[in-house]
Amino acid sequence: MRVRRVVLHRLAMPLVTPFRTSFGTETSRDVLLVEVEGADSIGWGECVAMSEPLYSSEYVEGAHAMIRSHLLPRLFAAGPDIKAEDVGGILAEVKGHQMAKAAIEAAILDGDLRAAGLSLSSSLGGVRERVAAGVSVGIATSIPALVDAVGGYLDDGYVRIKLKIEPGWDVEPVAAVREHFGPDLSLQVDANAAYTLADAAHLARLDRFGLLLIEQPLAEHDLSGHASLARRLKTPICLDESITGAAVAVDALDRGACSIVNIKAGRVGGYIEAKVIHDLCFERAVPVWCGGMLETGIGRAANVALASLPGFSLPGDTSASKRYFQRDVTEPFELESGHLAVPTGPGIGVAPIPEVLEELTTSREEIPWR
Ligand code: OSB
Ligand code: MG
Repeated sequence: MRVRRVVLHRLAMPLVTPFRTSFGTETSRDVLLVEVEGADSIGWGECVAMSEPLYSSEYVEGAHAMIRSHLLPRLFAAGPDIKAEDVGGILAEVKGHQMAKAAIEAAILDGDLRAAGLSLSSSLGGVRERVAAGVSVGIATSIPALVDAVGGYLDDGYVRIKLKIEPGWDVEPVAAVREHFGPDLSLQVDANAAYTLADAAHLARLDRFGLLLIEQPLAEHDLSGHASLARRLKTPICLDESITGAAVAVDALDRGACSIVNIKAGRVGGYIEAKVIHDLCFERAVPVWCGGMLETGIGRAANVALASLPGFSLPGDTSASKRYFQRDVTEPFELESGHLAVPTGPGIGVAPIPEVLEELTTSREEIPWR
């Protein structure tokens, strides 16, 4: 697209319920939306960085500064006619900062596709009109409270439950949920890197619950530890934090560090890299699923499009808007018998509702193309 101006929007969006993981508790999302204004279209991208650098090294204030001071100037230097496929190459000399890069690429991709009248799902090679929705359930204050929360989500229609775990909140809550809801419940757990290889025997106690997978039990950079752990567990290992790009995905699979991959576009630098990872996993018959980062409707729309690709054979953390927010910034995504509809309009198919955007906005920075 021929870019004229970039607007960086910051929004404050309280979560309907605090979300506790092994790395911290989120009560409100500090959202950064990138709006790219072109001659023929406008594109939107969401930066998925959290307010603090606890999931990964990125955080929203840092991503905002990164976009303003290091990424946009490189795009400006490359000229106003920018295609989404070129963004990765232009920004490659900047090390890391995948979430910041992904937000810009997503906005330009959306703008390109809107100008072309093509949906993101069809441009990525999507094959589904709706995607199965799972839900990620935070660490609760008690086991009865957890069972209650899970029951509520099952009543909503979610087809898969993911329990957040950490040392001291693992075997007992998993046992209680399995016991209460029975063997047919699709159940998985996510440790967000809270364990070490010394916990292998303890984690093997989860094997008897027939979990779909255990997500990121060990540290981000510990591929060899995950490979050792995989040999000691029956439960398949899925990596999230570790998979920061296609090269790491290949390495992790070659080394037996995981047998399932969680794909999050923000973590890997964008939807184009996410598709590369999908394709290489599909080729190897490795199941993938779409992770989430508590996105607004902007990021959610793009995730749902990604999850419509053929290799996404497991339900994603692609939950309905109301699981997160009382009011989403776009038209809300709603559950229809456990699924979300894949948007069919041009680009991501949704946009912020102007009045809602204004109400949620905490700051707005206009950056003319120069
Ligand atoms: O590890 O998958 C994760 C949320 C924020 C950061 C990391 C993770 C998560 C989730 C929730 O599990 C996914 C979602 O519902 O968006
Ligand atoms: Mg995870």
